[in-house]
Amino acid sequence: MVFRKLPGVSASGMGLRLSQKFVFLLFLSGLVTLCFGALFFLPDSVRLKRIFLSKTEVQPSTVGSGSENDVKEHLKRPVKEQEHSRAMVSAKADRLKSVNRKPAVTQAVEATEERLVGGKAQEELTVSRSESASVRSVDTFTYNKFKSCLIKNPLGSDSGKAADPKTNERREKVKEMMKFSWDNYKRYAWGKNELRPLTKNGHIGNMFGKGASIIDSLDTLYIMGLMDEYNDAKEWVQTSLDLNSNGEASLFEVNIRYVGGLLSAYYLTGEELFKNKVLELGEKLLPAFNTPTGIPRGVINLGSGTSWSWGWASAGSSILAEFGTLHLEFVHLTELSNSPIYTEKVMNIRKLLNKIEKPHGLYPNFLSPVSGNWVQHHVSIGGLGDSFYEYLIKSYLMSDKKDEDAKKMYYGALEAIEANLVQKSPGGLTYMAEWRGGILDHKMGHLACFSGGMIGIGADDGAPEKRQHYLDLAAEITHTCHESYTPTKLGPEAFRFDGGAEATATRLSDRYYILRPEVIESYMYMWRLTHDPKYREWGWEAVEALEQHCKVESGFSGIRDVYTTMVSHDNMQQSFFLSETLKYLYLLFSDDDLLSLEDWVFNTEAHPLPKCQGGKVELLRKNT
Ligand code: DMJ
Repeated sequence: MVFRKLPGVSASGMGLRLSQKFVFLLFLSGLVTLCFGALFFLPDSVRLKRIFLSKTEVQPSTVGSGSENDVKEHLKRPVKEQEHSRAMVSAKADRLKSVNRKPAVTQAVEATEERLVGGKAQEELTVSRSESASVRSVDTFTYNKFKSCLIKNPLGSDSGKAADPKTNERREKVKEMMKFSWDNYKRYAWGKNELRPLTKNGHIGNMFGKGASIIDSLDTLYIMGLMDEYNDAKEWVQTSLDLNSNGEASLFEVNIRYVGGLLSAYYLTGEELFKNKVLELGEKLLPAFNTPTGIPRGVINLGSGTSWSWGWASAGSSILAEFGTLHLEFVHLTELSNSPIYTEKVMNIRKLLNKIEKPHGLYPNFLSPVSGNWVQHHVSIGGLGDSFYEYLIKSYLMSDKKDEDAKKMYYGALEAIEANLVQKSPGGLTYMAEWRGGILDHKMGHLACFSGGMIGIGADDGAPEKRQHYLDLAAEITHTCHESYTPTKLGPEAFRFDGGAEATATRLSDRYYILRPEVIESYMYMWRLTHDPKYREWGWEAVEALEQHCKVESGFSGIRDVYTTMVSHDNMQQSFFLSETLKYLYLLFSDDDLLSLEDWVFNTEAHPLPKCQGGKVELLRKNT
């Protein structure tokens, strides 16, 4: 049989010409693209959309940073779009959010929560978020929801006034010290960072534009009921806090003092002003994370967004205590902004620290933000390392004990510290030495004295057989730090345990005291944990010493040598004196329900941050 060629039809295939085939294919691929694109415009609940898009639109988080533009784009994205990436940022990030605050939580709620935080991943999460309007509203923070989640009134009953008159008198004394410090700051240094009480002027320093003492004092004034002073501070934030100032600012200092101070002020008062300011500020800190590893650099210009490493840090490295002291505040920035980016940034830091090899399980103080490797092997629980460890246990506690990674890292680090750094002096004092590539330096800094309180608050969640041991260790360290407070009853910047020294500064250059809080901070925690009256007595000794040696005509000042009662003042009233030293003293002489440890953790500048995180509470409410 002979086939005749039909006109316009080729002898091959379907009988189409090559050009016709091309046009047909083009049309077909256009149609497919159109249909796929249309999926994006379908409502979330359409099944087809879930099948096709649930996994592909998520950008998994990686160790690394992304460009500045990525950051801006991310912040611009509406919350609904960000839900997917929030879910991927993960189980871990979601675990940080608080649940189970009130006893009435049912099994069913726990099961729902399990689904949110568990490893069932993206698809299931997408289904549960899209199918239930009530679940979708979970992430929205409202102040009232937050308040209703607190177990205790933040100010306690009767503003935390202690029952016995002697303690109450002591508390009043501390309040008077705060008023005196504040009034002099206001009179001579208003709007500057700190007061110079001898020369009666202000000090700027390189932390931030201005007003550090104001932001650092907001919560202290508020809990002490110094309302006129608090209102002046609030008005300054309203009218004069300038977040666009060009100039060097420490990411760490801005975070612990300004972000921490504004967050606490917001959570305590519910004033939207503080929330708006802190969110504006949080956004300005993000460019510091634009490094190859996502480990932020130490210094940032808030006006231009450029960032760089401290000139003194070896080989352009970042400092453990700086990039490791962002977690608490950044989780709250996510909570209030509903943007996952802040939590992503700090989870990325944690991920890197988890992955990297650690000498003897220890975390050295310097890390390269470029290579992600340790730069040298110096380990310290004092300066350069300190608050990194503090933020591990506090992240766990702040998450209402859901952040298992933080817990694991904290107890792992503590084990390594005990094995390598904790020492007993010939005189029987327990201390934490410093470690330089395996060689011990038998010195402890005043800064390291916060660790008594830290080990104390973490004692209860350690392995059952270790709990009493941790509480004993906390008490021993606090005792050692108290021993260093002599003969002025104030302590030196660093003290040693070699050459016959027992908690004594052997170098002239270590003898100064700059109104630091760490020893008093440990007294406060140990008091709350044990109610051993000695901690209140030790705190009172410090009050008397501050009055005797540090009080001058126009404020409080640090001193140059704690070993002589003929004191020489350094002319500086540090902002942490108002934020930490006086707050911890006030809490020491108050009832435990003033800023109860059941509800609050204190950031490293003593700004209280709540364990309650509103969105999840709403989930609980809707399901019970
Ligand atoms: C404070 O700014 C903070 O406590 C920080 O963690 C360490 N140094 C000072 C107080 O000494």
